Amino acid sequence: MLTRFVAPSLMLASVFLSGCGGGGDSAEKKLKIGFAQVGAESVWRTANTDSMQREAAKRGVDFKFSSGEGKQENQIRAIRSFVAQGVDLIILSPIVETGWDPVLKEAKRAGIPVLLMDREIETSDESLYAAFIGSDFVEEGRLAARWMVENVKGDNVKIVELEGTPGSAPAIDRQTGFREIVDKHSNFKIIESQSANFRRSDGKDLMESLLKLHSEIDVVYAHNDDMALGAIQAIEAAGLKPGKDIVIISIDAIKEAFEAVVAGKINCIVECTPLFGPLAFDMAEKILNGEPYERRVVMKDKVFDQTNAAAAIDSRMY
Ligand code: GZL
Repeated sequence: MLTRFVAPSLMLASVFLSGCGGGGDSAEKKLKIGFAQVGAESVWRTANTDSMQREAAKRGVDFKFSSGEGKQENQIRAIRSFVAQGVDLIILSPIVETGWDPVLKEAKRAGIPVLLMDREIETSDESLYAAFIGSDFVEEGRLAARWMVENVKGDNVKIVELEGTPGSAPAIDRQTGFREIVDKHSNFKIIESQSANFRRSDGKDLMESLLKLHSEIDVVYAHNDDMALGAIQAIEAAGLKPGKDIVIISIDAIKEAFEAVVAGKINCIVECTPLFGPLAFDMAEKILNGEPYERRVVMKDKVFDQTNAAAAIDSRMY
């Protein structure tokens, strides 16, 4: 769906994201963009931040970066600060889905468009943001489960689920998509589902406790690679072989997870690209220049396992 959103204050001055430096036309104004990032909880997040910062530098954008350090109140404070600074546009990766309407209303009143990147929000007013760019987390959960039901045999397969941040779009949706498929196969049973906050250390700690609680675990489904890699540490410490004694399925497809697949320690990874930089700034330019743009841009995710990971690993960019 093409949408036109022009912040009134920018109707007159055209803004350009490329070639702002040096002998540019005096009408070209250095673009000021605020980015409220979730934090630095995972390798994926770091790669996402890096992609955004590199692209901002390449385009000569006055880029105001704020890490939420895993707290919504920090992101809300950052958005208020961007409004006070009079930025041209705000990019937000919302840590959780709810609680955004009041601060986004303040940005709207200031005529500052908001671009949601990576994660979506629940809102009663869709006009509070101009566009969304990210992956389909429900489909990622389905892809993980489809791989499992096709490749894991047994009449009573016991699954433990390591969930991401409670209330976050990826944790909610990856669980929804996974269960949609599992519920159609009575020989697969989710025996535990707890959060490890997308963090490697939390994934290790949670897996340690689950191994003590359950004498039989056949599959670990982790909402991201960092938690899967932490769980692998716990599984090996318990004298078991990850990828063989316990099947490991996770999402993100960071390089380290590819290496674990090639080493036979992870069985399946579902890609979720963090490399939004170029696309996000292209969308920002269209939004600010009143050009037509897609209001919802969803990335295509691929599945990797021990049949195709080795051939792909050298081309991976994060
Ligand atoms: C997904 C992103 C998730 C990643 C995690 O787009 O929001 O947050 O899967 C990251 O690695 O912490």
